[in-house]
Amino acid sequence: MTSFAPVGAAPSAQPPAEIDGFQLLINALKLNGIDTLFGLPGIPITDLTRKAQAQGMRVISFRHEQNAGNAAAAAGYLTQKPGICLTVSAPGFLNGLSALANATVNCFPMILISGSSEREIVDLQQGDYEEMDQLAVAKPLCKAAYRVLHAQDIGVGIARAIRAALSGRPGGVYLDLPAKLFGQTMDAAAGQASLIKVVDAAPRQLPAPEAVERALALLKNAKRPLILLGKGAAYAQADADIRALVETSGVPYLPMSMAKGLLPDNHVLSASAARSYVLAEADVVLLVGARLNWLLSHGKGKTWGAPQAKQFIQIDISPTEMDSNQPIAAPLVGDIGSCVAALLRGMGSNWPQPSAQWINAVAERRDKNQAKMAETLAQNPSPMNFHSALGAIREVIKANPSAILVNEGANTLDFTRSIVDMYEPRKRLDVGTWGVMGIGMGFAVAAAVVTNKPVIAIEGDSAFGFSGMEVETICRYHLPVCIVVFNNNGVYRGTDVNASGGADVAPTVFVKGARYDKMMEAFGGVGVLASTPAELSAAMHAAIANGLPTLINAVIDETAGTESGRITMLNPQTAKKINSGN
Ligand code: ADP
Ligand code: TZD
Repeated sequence: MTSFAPVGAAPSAQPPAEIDGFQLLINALKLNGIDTLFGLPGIPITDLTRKAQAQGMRVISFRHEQNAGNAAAAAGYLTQKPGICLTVSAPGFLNGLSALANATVNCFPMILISGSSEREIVDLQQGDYEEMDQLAVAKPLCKAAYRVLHAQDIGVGIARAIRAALSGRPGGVYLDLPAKLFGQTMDAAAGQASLIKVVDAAPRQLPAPEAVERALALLKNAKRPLILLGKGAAYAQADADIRALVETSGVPYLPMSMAKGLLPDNHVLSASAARSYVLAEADVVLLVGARLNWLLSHGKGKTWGAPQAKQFIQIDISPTEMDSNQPIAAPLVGDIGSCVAALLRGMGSNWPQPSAQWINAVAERRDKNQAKMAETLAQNPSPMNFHSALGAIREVIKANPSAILVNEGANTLDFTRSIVDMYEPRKRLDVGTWGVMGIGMGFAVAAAVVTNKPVIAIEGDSAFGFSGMEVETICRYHLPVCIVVFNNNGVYRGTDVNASGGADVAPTVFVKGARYDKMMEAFGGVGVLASTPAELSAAMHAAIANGLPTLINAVIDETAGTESGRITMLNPQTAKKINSGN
């Protein structure tokens, strides 16, 4: 009968006669290999966090649920196991919900588990403590949402949540657990028997043979083929086959930001530095785990050259992704691992290589642009600007290729993405599909916790502010996170003026010369003020070597950068000007 003892509990001669909801939940998670919880305690989940920790789970407690949720999402992306975020009811749930929605949009598997108030009171709207119909609120914002009312259904609830998060297109799942559930008890043996160990949570989905043939025929006839790798390709962990696909086909490739490093950015077939050229000129584009959304100008417009000259092959696990923006001539529906393996089998060893003319044209553009960039990076202006700071950071990453880079901001994001090369898969985490600010510290904590690798977070000063209080969390858990705040005194830049001439500063301007490094010192970490690339580089190397929580306040020229970075055309005012030709 000892097999019914709660997992992790001290062995005893007699199994406990009863088991409660808290314990069933912990057992169900452990049974499915989940060993870490990200969250923020309070009624009704405080005891859950305590008991989970007492039974050997890692419980990472945050200062705000949004950051715990972002951590869960990043953990899910990095590990292919759903990241778990635990919150209290109504306000805590809502704080976590934005991260759940963001995870869903990014196709990251996570489960938001929130305690909730009693159904009887909530449904009659009688005014319970933190009353809210959380299930109804969560439903439209995630991939699936479930509620468990009875202890004997906890096993099913967890199994369904895991399957929904991982299978097909991954995403966020909400699990609603009313407070009363945790205290419910049932017979321990029956309770343990009710738990489910999920078998094959993300089943492979093999592409149809005719779909593979169609894709290969199109690729074979291409004159100017291009492979576009997205974060779905990075998530899939089919790294060796994806590299083989690029190298066997000999096709130039372009990584989307989080696919950087899937092949090293200095790979001979990388077309990153010739992005505009290849997007406009390619005649056949093979999308691998990348959507033709706004980040790719919806596959149309000036970026993509003449529309009739373009044909798409798309590998995606979601059949309805096809034709969402442009006609997809050769849809390849299935999991990336299986689809890429099928393409490789079909290609064999004598696959015709793209013309030298195409390869040389891409290389020529790339080399020219890289030379231009090298010149810019070699300059050492005072004050330091984005380029000179990133020139230093680029070398730090090159020397530490397995470090994880977290990146958010506007100019800080755009310049880091294009200047800092990545060398290994899944080492770059950023604002993703929504371009959302606030992922920084949650992602950084998760990256450190689940990989034990050094983490470097390159943060705009505005972006950092969204999750900055988590420097305490980073210090509390002694995480090897080095934060670099690009401090240019405001959102985008620090030079806006109040047009009314009034006393308030402009809406985009912050306190000038703020010392973010002191925030880290307040909690026992290392704070550094860096005004030159050399100081920045030295501080980063030290942080990586000693593994101490570090915040480097990198003083950046406040006139550097542009409004909204590269997406300034999405500002209504600018769009109007562009459209009217002024
Ligand atoms: P990016 O922003 O890097 O261009 P997107 O998030 O737009 O990437 O696209 C990721 C795509 O990858 C989604 O359409 C998703 O359905 C798909 N995807 C995620 N995981 C897999 C997988 N294992 N197999 C196939 N497709 C996947
Ligand atoms: N709020 C949220 C949640 N996401 C957003 N993307 C924004 C607001 C709008 N926004 C951007 O798109 S970038 C950005 C904001 C506020 C910050 C840019 O300033 P920064 O970076 O200091 O972080 P740079 O490098 O100085 O441009």
